[in-house]
Amino acid sequence: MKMILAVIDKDDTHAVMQHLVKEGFSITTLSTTGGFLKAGNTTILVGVDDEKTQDVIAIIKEHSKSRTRQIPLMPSSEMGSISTMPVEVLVGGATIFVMNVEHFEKM
Ligand code: 2BA
Repeated sequence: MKMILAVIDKDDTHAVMQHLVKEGFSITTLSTTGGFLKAGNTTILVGVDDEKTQDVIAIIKEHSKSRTRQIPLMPSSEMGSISTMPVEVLVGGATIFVMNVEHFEKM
């Protein structure tokens, strides 16, 4: 068994969840925050049999889009004042981790 952990853009959450559930996968979603942008994203947890791993990854990939986000950079100027300069960062589609599950049990 594998545990798939996928960090996706929160704008893709509804579509990814809808398609995973439609295909019969059990999922848990967490509201998370990216360390770099400090913006909200979504982490999806899916426990699956090994042979279903690629099916889950394919659904996540299909419904996660790449996007650019503007972030303000705040360099100090020679005069000591601070000016804001937006910088574009490419985010996603999805960041996916696949982990082996040693034990799975429902009580
Ligand atoms: P954030 O940490 O907010 O990162 C958002 C985007 O900013 C990243 O998109 C990447 O394009 C850029 N970025 C991140 N750290 C950077 C750095 N030190 N220098 C320059 N640019 C940087 P993605 O790579 O698509 O990541 C989207 C979100 O997925 C991340 O949000 C984070 O929440 C998660 N993530 C990505 N890689 C991860 C990892 N190795 N471990 C845990 N979470 C990860």
